[in-house]
Amino acid sequence: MYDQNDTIYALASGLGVAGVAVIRISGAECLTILKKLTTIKKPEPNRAYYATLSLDGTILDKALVLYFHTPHSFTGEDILELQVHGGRGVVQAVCNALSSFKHCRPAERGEFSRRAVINGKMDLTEAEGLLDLIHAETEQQRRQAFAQMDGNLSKLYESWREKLVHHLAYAEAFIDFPEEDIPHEKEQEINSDIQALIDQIQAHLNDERRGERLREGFQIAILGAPNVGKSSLINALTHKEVAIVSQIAGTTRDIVEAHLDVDGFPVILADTAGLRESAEQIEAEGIRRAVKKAEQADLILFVQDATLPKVQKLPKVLLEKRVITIWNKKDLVKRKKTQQGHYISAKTGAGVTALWDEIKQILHDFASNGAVITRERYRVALNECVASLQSAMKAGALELKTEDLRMATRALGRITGRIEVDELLDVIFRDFCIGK
Ligand SMILES: Nc1nc2c(ncn2[C@@H]2O[C@H](COP(=O)(O)OP(=O)(O)OP(=O)(O)O)[C@@H](O)[C@H]2O)c(=O)[nH]1
Ligand SMILES: [Mg+2]
Repeated sequence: MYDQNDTIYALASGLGVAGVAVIRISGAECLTILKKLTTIKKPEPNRAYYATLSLDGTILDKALVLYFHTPHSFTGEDILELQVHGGRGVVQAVCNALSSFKHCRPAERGEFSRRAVINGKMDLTEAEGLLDLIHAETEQQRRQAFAQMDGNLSKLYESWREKLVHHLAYAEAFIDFPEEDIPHEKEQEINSDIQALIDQIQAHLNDERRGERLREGFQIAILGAPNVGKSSLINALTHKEVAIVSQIAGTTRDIVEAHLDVDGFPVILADTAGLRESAEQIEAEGIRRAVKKAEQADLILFVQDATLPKVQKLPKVLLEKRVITIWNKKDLVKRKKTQQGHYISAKTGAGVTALWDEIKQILHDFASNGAVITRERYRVALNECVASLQSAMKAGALELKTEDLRMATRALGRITGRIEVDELLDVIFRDFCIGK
């Protein structure tokens, strides 16, 4: 394990040729480093200095230098930011110079954020929001990540946890002083609070995985019998030759995916092998994958051939899914629109815009303004919390109820990374006169 007392440094901007590169240094050695590399002796925090960086008589670069004084920095430690010229040679020279200082080493992955969490600058959900923000590729992903980094989940989970800590502290106090009975109204108040919390968390959990979907991409699978025009449709929807189109039934075997940014939503559109009974081994494997893909999808575009009298049925496992039925090859049929769904021609492009409009509507309905669960980790902990709260509702003895409340509190604490022991004591001493 690496030493947490070390001063760490890293290139904070991207690697490669650029106008400016930012090298960030965090830890107790910052001032020593600054004094050695520049002529600045007493830096004023949060001020930009233009300085020549040199070590042992060798000039490294001219840089913009910023100093942040502990605890008012990203990590909570002293921080130096060197904005140097963005060439590899410059960055290398400055990093080499930094490595020559005692107790100073390159940072590990995520170590700056880790220190920020340890020093209470942000909690785990905010750190994860920051990570998502760095990886956000579309506008909606950016919004969600920013809100999380800004503390929307943190505030929600902390408000729940604080409520539990409060009741827990109260219950513990009565266990410690068994000669006093917990007042009946107080017990009722605790129970109704717990029930309200169960309802709130369950409503929060019941979100169709919106947050996770937005992080990972909204999955749309194109499904249907062979030759109905699925590959033609993916090409029409993306305006690209993504998949091979041919009049031979069974052309597509593997899944062909296209990644799109649709109104700021990340969308993964998948073309699949045509579904049919009599398929040889390789095609049969393709069909198995097609159905699996559709099972995982958030939306299925079920394509039918409008020229054929026979209507295809969706496989049973997919009956619960969100489906848009599409009647393709409408350029070949004269008869009036009778079936529910979209009549389109993947070949001429007729009806494709209207189809996109419906898909976009679904995406926008799916987007949520509130705080949403963005990681499986939160979902697991929230489910554990609900289970413990439900158990607390049923518990007869105060000791058992207390234990359940403790478990529930811990489950929430695991999400944000906050542990309750000290706080519990704080609440006890603040809200109760134990020494009476
Ligand atoms: N006239 C007309 N022909 C179409 C249309 N869409 C697709 N086709 C034709 O139908 C044939 C099959 O199209 P594909 O897109 O390869 O069909 P598929 O559903 O991907 O077929 P498999 O991959 O075999 O499952 C090709 O000859 C296409 O040119 C359409 O809207 N109108
Ligand atoms: Mg195909």
